[in-house]
Order: sequence, then C-alpha cells, then structure tokens
Amino acid sequence: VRILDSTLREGEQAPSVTLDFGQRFAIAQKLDQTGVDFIEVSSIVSADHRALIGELCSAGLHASVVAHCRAIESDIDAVSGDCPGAKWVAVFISTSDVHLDNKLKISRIEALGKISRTTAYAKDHGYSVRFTAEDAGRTDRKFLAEACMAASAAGADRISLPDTVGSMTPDAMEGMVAFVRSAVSTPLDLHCHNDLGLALANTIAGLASGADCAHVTINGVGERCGIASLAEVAMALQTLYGVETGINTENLVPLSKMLAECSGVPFDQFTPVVGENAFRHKGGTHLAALLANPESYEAFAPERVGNSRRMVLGEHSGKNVVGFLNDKLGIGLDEGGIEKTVARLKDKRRDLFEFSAQ
Ligand code: HCA
Ligand code: CU
Repeated sequence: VRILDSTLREGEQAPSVTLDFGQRFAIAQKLDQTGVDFIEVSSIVSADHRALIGELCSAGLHASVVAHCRAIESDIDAVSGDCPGAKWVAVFISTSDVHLDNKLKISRIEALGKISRTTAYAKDHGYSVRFTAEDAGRTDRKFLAEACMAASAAGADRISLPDTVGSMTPDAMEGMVAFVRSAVSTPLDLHCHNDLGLALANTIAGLASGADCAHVTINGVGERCGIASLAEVAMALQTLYGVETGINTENLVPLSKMLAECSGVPFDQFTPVVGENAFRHKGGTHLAALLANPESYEAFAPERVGNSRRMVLGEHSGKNVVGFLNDKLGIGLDEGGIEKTVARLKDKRRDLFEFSAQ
C-alpha cells in the first residue's frame, strides 16, 4: 500500500492552516523521512506553491512530488514553466452530475473530452499522470467507468477516486472500487473525506477492494472535516491488517506536533494514535492491570508512534497504583498507610497528578 500525503494541498485548504515557504519545505522533508510515497502540492494556488514544487523536486527526496492541477492545459503549462524537475501531475475534473451541472456547467460528453485531452497533453509533456474523478462517490457508476477508461486510454498512470463530500459507506466504497477495477487496470488512489467520521473506514474498505494508494494528511486536516489522517491509516493498516506501508511510525507524533506548531491549529487530546490521551490512563482497575501488563489497555505500544504512557491519579485510583508508587519511590507506607492514602485521594474528587509510566 502506498501513502500519498496531501497536507500541503488538501491540508492547506483547511481554514486557518496557512504555512510559509520554509514551513512547507520542512514539513515535506519530515514527511519524506517518515516514508510517504507521494507528497502532493497544489500548483494552482500561487507561484509560491509552484516554486516549492520545483525546490522539492531538486531536493533529492525519496517521495515523488505530485503537482495538483485542474484538467486545463494552461495549468499543466504552468507546471512545465515554473516547476523544473516535476515528474507527476494530477489533473482533476468532476464527474458527478451535481458538479457537472452546477459547478462546471458542461455535459458528460464534454467532460470526457477534457479528460482525454488534458491527460494526453500532460503525457505529451513527459509527465506521469494521475487523473482524479472528483466527486467519484456521487458519480453515476457507468459514467465513472467511462471517465476512467477515457483517462486510461489517454495514458493515465494512476486514477484517484475521491469521496469528495464524505458521504459514502464502506460497502459503497468497496462496490465503487470493484466496479472501476473491472473496467480499467490502472492503479487506483483513494481520497476519503471525513464528514461523517468514516474516512478511515472507507479508506480501508477501498484498499481491501483493490485500490493501492491512500491519500492522507497530517492530523487529517483538509476542507471541512478533513480527510483520513496519516497516523490512523498507517497504524490501522499495520496493527490490524499487517500491511506494510513503509511509514516510520515513531515520526507520527513529532509530525502532528510540527504541523500544529507551524499552523497554529492544535489537534484534539482525544485524537487516535497521536493525541495526548491516546496512552493516558485513569480508571483504578485500568491502572492496576496496566501495571501488570500494558497490553491490558493498549492496542499498541506508545513508543511505536512517538507517544508516551501516563497514569492519572485522583479519586478513581485504588490500592494497586498507590502501592506501586510507594514501592517505586521508597515512601515506606504500610498496608494501612496505603489505604489511608487511597481514601484521601477519593476525598479530593478530582485528578490530582499524573506520572509517566514507560
Ligand atoms: C479538490 C477536490 C479533491 C480532489 C482529490 C484528488 C476531492 O479540492 O480539488 O485529487 O484525489 O476531495 O475530490 O480534494
Ligand atoms: Cu479532497
């Protein structure tokens, strides 16, 4: 499974996520060290973005840089003019009737023409080309297959099938991918929005059904509720499916913090994998079991993702954790002293302190 990170394209479409040139470059380098296969950057937002693509292409990254453009010849010209060394372009055009009628105001036939022409145009300019059928999730199945066949015939190297408004179920995603798979053999990307909290589930369903590249962003940032997050996709694939993504998972928390610091947009403490609470435990029975074996209440070890385990003490605590600290710190309480301490913790009716427990 390949991972495409779109923090510098989709991610920057999130309100408040704005980065300067240096921050974008540093994030791309860190993403590269983390092992993503593709780094996507918008080529249509500004000359600054195109300059970034050029710089990244000559920086000797392992990841391929993808210049995201509309299915318009002049967008491709801008990449060839301003982004020396660029190898991949993505050309996107909507295929759903709601977008064709209201946004592009063109017919399906006209859309097919644009798909063929711009894909061929980008190929003629020597690029590897990804065609994106924007709003694939709401596109008539037969027409989606036709659009993909047109892109494929014009030489597309990959096809992206986005759930642009996050309105698909995992079953629908499986069906869509299987249907397109039966029409073209071009490798497929998935790009799942999180409007109903199903981005991760839909991404996994699509991969299981034959797609081989997942679009993600750091902290899941993107338009509206964002898309699937790098940390969740990488860890779900590794721990639940044993799928190798090539992601150095110890970088996940540092990357999340880096984006939060650069953009000023924090991530919630309850965020899976990278959130402050992901390995922070509180219930008395939980702490007792964790002290015997951390696996009791953890799906995977915090060190694997650059996170750390913490135990919170207060009215929920019991004898086990107090006894543990008593031994660890050599406080020397006897059984009665431990019981008294537990009673006093309960009296306070709140969390009193926490300690790290690696
Ligand atoms: C966009 C739409 C997009 C494209 C996804 C892709 C979507 O903002 O351009 O190119 O794979 O969600 O459909 O992000
Ligand atoms: Cu998107």
